[in-house]
Amino acid sequence: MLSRCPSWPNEYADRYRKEGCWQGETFGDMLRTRASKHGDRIAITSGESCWSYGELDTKADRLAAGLSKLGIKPMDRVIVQLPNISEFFEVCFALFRLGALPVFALPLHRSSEITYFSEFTEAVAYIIPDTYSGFDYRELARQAQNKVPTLRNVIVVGDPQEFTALGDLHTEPTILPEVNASDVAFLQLSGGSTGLPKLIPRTHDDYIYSLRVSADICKLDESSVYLAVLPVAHNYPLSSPGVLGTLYAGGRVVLAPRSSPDDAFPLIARERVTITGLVPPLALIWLEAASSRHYDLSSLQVLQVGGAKFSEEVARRVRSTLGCTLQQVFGMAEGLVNYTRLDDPEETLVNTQGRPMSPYDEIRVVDEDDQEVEQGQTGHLLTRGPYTIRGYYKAEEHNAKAFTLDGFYRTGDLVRLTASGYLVVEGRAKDQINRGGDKVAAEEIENHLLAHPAVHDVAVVSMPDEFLGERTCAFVILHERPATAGELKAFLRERGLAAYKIPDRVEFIDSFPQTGVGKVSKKALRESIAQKLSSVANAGF
Ligand code: J2J
Repeated sequence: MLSRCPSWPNEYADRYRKEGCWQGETFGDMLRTRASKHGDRIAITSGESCWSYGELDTKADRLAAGLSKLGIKPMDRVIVQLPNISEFFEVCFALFRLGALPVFALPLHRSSEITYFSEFTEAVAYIIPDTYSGFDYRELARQAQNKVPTLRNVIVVGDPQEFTALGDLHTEPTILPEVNASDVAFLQLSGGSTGLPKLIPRTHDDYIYSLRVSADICKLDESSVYLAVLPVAHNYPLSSPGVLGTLYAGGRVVLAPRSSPDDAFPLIARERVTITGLVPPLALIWLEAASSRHYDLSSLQVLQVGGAKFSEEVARRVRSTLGCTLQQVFGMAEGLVNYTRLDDPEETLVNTQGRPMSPYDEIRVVDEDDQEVEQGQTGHLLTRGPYTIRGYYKAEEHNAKAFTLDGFYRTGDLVRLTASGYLVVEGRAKDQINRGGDKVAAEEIENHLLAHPAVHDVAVVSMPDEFLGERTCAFVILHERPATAGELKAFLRERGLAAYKIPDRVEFIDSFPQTGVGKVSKKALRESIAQKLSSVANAGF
C-alpha cells in the first residue's frame, strides 16, 4: 500500500465490488489475458514497427525482471516521460507488473516540473527518450539527478550516454511479488489550480473499470484502430478510451509522432484508423485541412473532442467535413468522464459535453453554499464514484478543501444539467487557464514570477483567444526597477518551466482592481484584458 493516499471507505469499496465495477483485475493480468487471447494480433503500430499482444506481453515480463534486478521495488515511484513511442507501453506494463508506480510526466515538462515530481514522490528512477522534438532529455535528467538524491537510475530509450539503456535491461522473466488490484497503479498529474501540481493516485481496479466502460460506450472491439495523436501520458488519450481502452478491447493502437494533418491524415488512410481523440484547437486545424488534403479518411467513424470547451459552430462541421460521428468528452484525471453517446441526436452531440459514463457516478450541481441548484441552473460540479479519487497523494490540507466531507470531488467546473441529464460546461471557478486543453495553474506561474527581483506583485488570468479558447495573461506590478515582458518570459524559461506555461502576454499595471473584501479581482482583470483585445481587434478592421 502506498501511504498518504486517501481511498474509498469500505462501504463504497464493497459496493463497487458487489456491483461488478471493480473486478480484481490488475494491468498485468489485463495484458496477459489479451496476449493469450489475441497473441499474434497487432497491439501497437509505430512507424514501420508493429508489436503483437504476445510480443508486448513478453517485453513487459523481461523488462519487469530487468527493472527488478536494478533494485526497483513494488510501490517505488518512477517518473515516466516518454512521447508517443511503443516503448511507453512496455515501460508501463513492466512497472505495473512489478507493482512500481509510474508518475506520468508530459513530454513538454522541463526541469521545474521534473525536479518537483521527483522530489515530491521521492522517485527512484526516471525514464526518458534520448532526444525528442529537438530536445535532449538526458540534459534534463542530469539537472534532476543533481537536485534529487533519491533519483538513482536514469533509463533512456535510445542512446543512453552515461545512463542505462532501456534495451539493455531486458532479462529472463522472474517471479515477481503479487500485485493487488486495489492498490495504486500509478500517479497521474492534476491540471492543477494551486502553487504546486497535485498527484492523483489511480488504482488498477478503478482505472480498469473506467477503461471497460469507456471502451463499451465507444463501441470498441478487436476491429477498432485508435490513433493516438495527443501525448499518451495524458489521462484523456490514455484512458477515454484512449490507448489503454483500445488494448482492453483487443484493438490496435497506432501512434502518431506528431498531431498535424500532414502527419495524421496519411496514417489514418494507411492504417484504416476508426477512432481518435483531439483537443478543440487541433480539431479546428484538422477540419480546415480536410478540404484541401486528399487522403482517404473514410475509415474514421468517431472523432472525439475534449479537454476544453468545443464551440458549437465548429462542432457542427465535424460530420459534414469528416463524415464521422463527433463525440464530446468532458473528463478529468481525477476521475469522472462524460461522453456524448454515439447514437445521440446531432443537437446533443454539438451542444453538450456528454453525460457521466457510469451509472454509479454521482453528480451534484451546487451553489456557493453547497446547496443543489435547480435543474437547468449553472452551478459548481461535484462528483463521487467508482473511478473518482477520494483525495490527492500527500496533500491532506488541500484535500480538505478539494473534497466535501462525504467524499465528493470539487471539480472547479461550472456546469448546467439539461433535462435529459447531459452536462454543459459553462465556465470555471478554479484559478486555472485552459489553454486549448493544456492546463495552467495561475498560482504556479505567479509564484515563479514573484521570484523575479523586479516583480512586486502579479496576477495571472485567462484572456480570450479565437484559436486556443484561452491564453495566459500576467498582470505585473513592478518595483522601482524596470523590466520588460521579454525579460520576464526569459526568466521563466530559465527556471525550467514548460513552454505552454509561459504567459502569452504581460501587462504592466500600477495597482490591482479589488473585490469588495479587498482581494485582487481577477474577474476585473479578465474583463479589462478582454476589452483591450477586442478594441484592438476592432480597430484593425
Ligand atoms: C470543457 N472543459 C473541459 C470539455 C475537460 C477525458 C477528457 C478530458 C480530460 C482532461 C480527461 C472538457 N469541455 N469537453 O482527463 O479523461 C476541463 C475541465 C476539467 C479539466 C480536466 C479525460 N474536458 N475540460 O482534460 O485533468 O475544466 O483532463 O475539470 O487535463 O479540463 O483536465 P484534465
